[in-house]
Amino acid sequence: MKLVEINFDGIIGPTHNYAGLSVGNLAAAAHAGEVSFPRAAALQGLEKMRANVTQGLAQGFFVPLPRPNHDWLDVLAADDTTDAALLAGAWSASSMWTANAATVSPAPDTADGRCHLTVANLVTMPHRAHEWPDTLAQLRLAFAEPAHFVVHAPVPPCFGDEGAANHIRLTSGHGEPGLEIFVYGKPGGPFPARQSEQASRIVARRHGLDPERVLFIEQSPAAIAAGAFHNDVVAVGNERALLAHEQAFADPAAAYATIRGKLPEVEIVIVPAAEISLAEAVRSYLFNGQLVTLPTGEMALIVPTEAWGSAPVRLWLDSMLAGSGLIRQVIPVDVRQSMANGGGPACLRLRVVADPETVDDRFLLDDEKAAVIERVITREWPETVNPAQLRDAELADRVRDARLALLEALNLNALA
Ligand code: SUG
Repeated sequence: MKLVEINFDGIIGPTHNYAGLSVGNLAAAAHAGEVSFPRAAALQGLEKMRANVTQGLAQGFFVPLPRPNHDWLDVLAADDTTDAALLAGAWSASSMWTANAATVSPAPDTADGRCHLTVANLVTMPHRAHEWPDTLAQLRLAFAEPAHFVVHAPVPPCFGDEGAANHIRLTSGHGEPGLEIFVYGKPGGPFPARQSEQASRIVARRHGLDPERVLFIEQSPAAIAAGAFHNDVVAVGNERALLAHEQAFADPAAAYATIRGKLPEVEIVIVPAAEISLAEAVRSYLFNGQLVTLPTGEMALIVPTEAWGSAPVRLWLDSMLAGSGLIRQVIPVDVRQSMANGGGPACLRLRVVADPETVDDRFLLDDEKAAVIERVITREWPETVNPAQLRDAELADRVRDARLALLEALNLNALA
């Protein structure tokens, strides 16, 4: 069995919009009320996936969830008097950020030798709290083979869980046992701490992780206050590389010492605040790059064009590349539509280390499927959505049909 890292990107849905629903997500707040471009957004996401396939990386995808979510509107007893933000939440395309779909512990890390996934409850933000039932259905379809996968229901809603965005797996090689690092936040700052420590501990126990190879690390309150609503906005890991902002963790010295003690071969690259401030890290999303190992064995960091275009970030990247560290390439990608809602390249993907043969083939991307997806997006996705339209019955019909056309084209009617 050949275990590889498969990146499952969320196809950006036809209701992609800027309703400004995420408190503490500075990009989303800054673009609140603007007109969005769902078709362009989805094509940008697709190009990112295609580029990864061209690099020789294993690439999967998840389809958008049904939006507007009528079940959710029913639960809310929504009517004409209902708060506009609650209504808009039923339309959110936020499931595109699949780093928040689940936490994944690959087979080499777990007691029963299967890959465990726990769907994230996303309870902190109302517009995301209704994602999990449909995400769970999709995960159970994609990872249906019980000999290889266990897909768990969410942790109880009293503990906020935002999935892989607050989880870093370090290892000498994807198919080897890993050190799983769960990063949680403590409440009390100006913005919500979305990942609770207890949620992380529940996930680790459920997944049957070896306590010797698990760490629970507190995210720095300063990072959350600066807009790092998920830890993947200030740190990213891949195999034995960890790239983190100096102010990512509450007690960085202790965190790095413990990580080094457990994984001596780790290479930790710390970006000093004097070179890239927390504010610039959050603005540019440097750390939300996708850090990947190319088939050549070299590591590449796939960064948003916003990071590439930032003077201090570029200076730092150039000096990193001139050195002899593990990251040998930087690849800029244009995911501006997603970025304007606070979702960078790493937010758009869920990493699953598995043998692709054990995954439902319908969720794996190749050139042919990419062409099919592109055709449906181009034909069916609205060109623009104005947040004021998020009550419009005609738009509701149109986006429902757009999604159904995609499911039909991908033979995924089971998710209709
Ligand atoms: O949960 N934005 C998402 C962005 C998620 C990014 N994911 C990771 N960092 N892994 C969020 O804040 C904005 C939607 C709106 O405001 O309409 C939004 O939900």
